[in-house]
Amino acid sequence: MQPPAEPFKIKVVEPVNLPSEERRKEAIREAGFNTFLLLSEDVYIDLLTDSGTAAMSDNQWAGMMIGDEAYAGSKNFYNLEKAVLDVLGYKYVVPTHQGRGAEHLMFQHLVKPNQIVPRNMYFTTSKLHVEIPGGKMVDAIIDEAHDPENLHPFKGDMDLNKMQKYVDDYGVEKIAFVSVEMNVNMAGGQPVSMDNLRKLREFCNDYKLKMIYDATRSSENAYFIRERETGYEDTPIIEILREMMSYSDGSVYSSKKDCLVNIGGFLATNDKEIFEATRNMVVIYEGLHTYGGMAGRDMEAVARGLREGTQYEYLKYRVNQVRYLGEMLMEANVPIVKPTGGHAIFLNALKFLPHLEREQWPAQTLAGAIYEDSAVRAMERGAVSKGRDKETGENVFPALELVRLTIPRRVYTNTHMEYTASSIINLYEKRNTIPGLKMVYEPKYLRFFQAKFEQMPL
Ligand code: PM9
Repeated sequence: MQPPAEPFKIKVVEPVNLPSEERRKEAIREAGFNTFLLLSEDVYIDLLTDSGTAAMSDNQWAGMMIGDEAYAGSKNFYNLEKAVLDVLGYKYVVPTHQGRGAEHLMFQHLVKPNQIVPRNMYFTTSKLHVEIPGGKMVDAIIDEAHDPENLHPFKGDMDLNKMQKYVDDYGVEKIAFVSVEMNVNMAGGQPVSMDNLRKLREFCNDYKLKMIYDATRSSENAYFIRERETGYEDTPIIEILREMMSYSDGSVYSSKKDCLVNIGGFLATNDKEIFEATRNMVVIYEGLHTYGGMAGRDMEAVARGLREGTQYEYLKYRVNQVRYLGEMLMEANVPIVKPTGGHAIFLNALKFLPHLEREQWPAQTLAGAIYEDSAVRAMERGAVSKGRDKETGENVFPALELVRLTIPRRVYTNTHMEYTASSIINLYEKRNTIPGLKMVYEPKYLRFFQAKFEQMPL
């Protein structure tokens, strides 16, 4: 495919440095083969995450200058509230410092000990915030999502048969709520269809279950609905978003992704009871309910970014830049999750490094090897991220053992994508020479952020 043309021009640039081969070798060892522990100045192209890494627009920067830093009643909060109502259709908003702040409030309010939360796969921070109040996240995504080769257009869909089984096996009172993630991150950035959301709403109505979204990447999900679902070909993104949200009882949202900002989050709902409970909790953990841990200027940037991030031409370029990288890799037969998702390309580490055992952490190994080859920073999304079973304490080895090449929004050029592809293709050709790792330090919570590894003999 042709590289997608950018619907913007560049006004400010930031120099980046390509460290020498010797420094790269040293840096990844100093970081214990954990790309989270690399210094950013040792990274040439940073594809660790799309979270908080976007380039803001001139309109957003202008908004930062009208930050109202009043402790209470900042006008930027009301601009945010209005943007959430216009774009997502929720009238109540509780601001938080970032997405996990919103998860903390929402899940602590909704989850009681020994309850389960079915979800389309899992996300690391979301799973932990269900576990902290004593709950357990259980998987209800369609089987196709666990198969990297399957080309299902909506691999983020929930499986209603699995949902029925959870109701039958546990009883409805044991289900705290139903959690639905948009553009499922751990499945490869795979969207949920409108049809599935509609059917799930009917199911939840039958059992009087609340349906709460992780709407973090909902604008990118809406783009896929427009691209792939019959009847939405000409529907404005904002209308698709409002219909999606209309089936929910509320959402948690990390603004650091589709809102094109560097920090921020919120939860939003039309349910007065959820709103009142979480608005009261926000003052304990985040800050007053009209700033929730964000500066006024940051709320203004979120408000403007939420609207900007729904522009069709922007989303088309965004999704196609990810696709461009994916197609270059597929042409060279590099194993990736298909179809390509919204925010990242996911390498299938089990197929890339078939000579390694699961206990040698193939995805962690591959992320380290990519850095050493080219100073491109990627992220492990496999067994290290999944962690241990809450009850048995054993490592869990998920079907997907992936390395995520996450594309920050509006930051890198298509030439950067070409550089990345050529490094990975080069590495794929010499994949048999890559030794595995052993974990030598494991923190208790969210171990992928801080764990350390050493190389094992080949
Ligand atoms: N996602 C990501 O890189 C950032 C940190 S975790 C490695 O993908 C979802 C679907 C997310 C997410 C963060 C959060 C938490 C919630 N849900 O990072 O706290 O992808 O703003 O959001 C990351 P915050």
